[in-house]
Amino acid sequence: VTEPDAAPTTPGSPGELAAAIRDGDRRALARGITLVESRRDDHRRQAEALLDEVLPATGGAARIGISGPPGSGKSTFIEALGLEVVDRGHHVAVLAVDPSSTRSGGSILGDKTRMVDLGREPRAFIRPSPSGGTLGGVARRTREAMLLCEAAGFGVVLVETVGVGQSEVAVADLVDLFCVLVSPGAGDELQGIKRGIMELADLLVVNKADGDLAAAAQRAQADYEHALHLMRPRWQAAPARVLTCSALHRSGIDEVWAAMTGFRDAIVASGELTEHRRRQALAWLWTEVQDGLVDRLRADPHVAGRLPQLEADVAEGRRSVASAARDLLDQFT
Ligand SMILES: Nc1nc2c(ncn2[C@@H]2O[C@H](COP(=O)(O)OP(=O)(O)OP(=O)(O)O)[C@@H](O)[C@H]2O)c(=O)[nH]1
Ligand SMILES: [Mg+2]
Repeated sequence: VTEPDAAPTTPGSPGELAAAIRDGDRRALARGITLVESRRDDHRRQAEALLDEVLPATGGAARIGISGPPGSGKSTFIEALGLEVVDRGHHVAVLAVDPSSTRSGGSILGDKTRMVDLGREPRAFIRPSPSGGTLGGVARRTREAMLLCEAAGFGVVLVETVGVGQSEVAVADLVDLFCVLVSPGAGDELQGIKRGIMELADLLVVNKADGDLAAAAQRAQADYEHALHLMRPRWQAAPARVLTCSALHRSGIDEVWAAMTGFRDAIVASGELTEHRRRQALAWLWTEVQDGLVDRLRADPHVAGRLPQLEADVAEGRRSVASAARDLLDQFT
């Protein structure tokens, strides 16, 4: 794969755009991502053609999800990790899944400006997520952006999400390795992260292990290790681990990266990564089919005609949900 650079081109067709992206043209990559983010019907078709074109060049990246409660230091950590990865000669892309439209600042990587050092790196690419839309829509845009980044030669893709709600699950479904970042807190810290999210974690990183918080970070590490011990392992070849670091002082980040690469090597060797990616691809297929079916169903004139009455009947309790749903589906088929 070629190295990304900033060679300017103005490709027109999806094929030309794909070629430019595979050449590592940054502007083409940005345009490709804008295309996959668009909800316009003609853009969707172009995006699909583009994705088909780049597909052979995808799949090579280490896909890493990073989540954690607000304020745990995700942005600071991603910058530190990104710099570590870049230092080792890799190209890193940073993407985000942010379904909430209400966040102040508009988007999760809107604080991109704070990743000043990483933003300056020619080997790094930071793409803020357009906020808003359904979680499914946002996850799809991110997944497709990830594929384009891979085609452009980024060997590491970091996907950030806020540590609230369902977005962690969506990100865990996109990536190879799911990393949860926490900060050492009082004794109630373990409650700060939901059990369901703990279960998704391949790597738990206790951040802010510096200054006054260093001792608390050690205790939190032990607590999390204990908690993880009680959970079902996600992978045969790689048990979940708990590490500490200071993103602010950029210490312990090399160990985190070593754990990430060690984890990946193990699941590549065991064949689990291949199996995992196959399952993800099939899950995505069915997600898209489901979403597409619902869209087509709603757009169908027979369905659209029946919908107001059926919805009213269900809402008022005049009709059971089951028979109303069947009625709608029968309009369609
Ligand atoms: N002491 C210490 N503070 C840190 C560390 N990492 C981040 N912080 C501080 O914690 C605060 C939150 O950091 P962010 O990186 O913005 O955290 P975030 O998880 O991205 O926050 P949201 O985007 O709001 O969810 C900032 O004041 C950081 O300076 C660390 O390693 N040590
Ligand atoms: Mg942040």
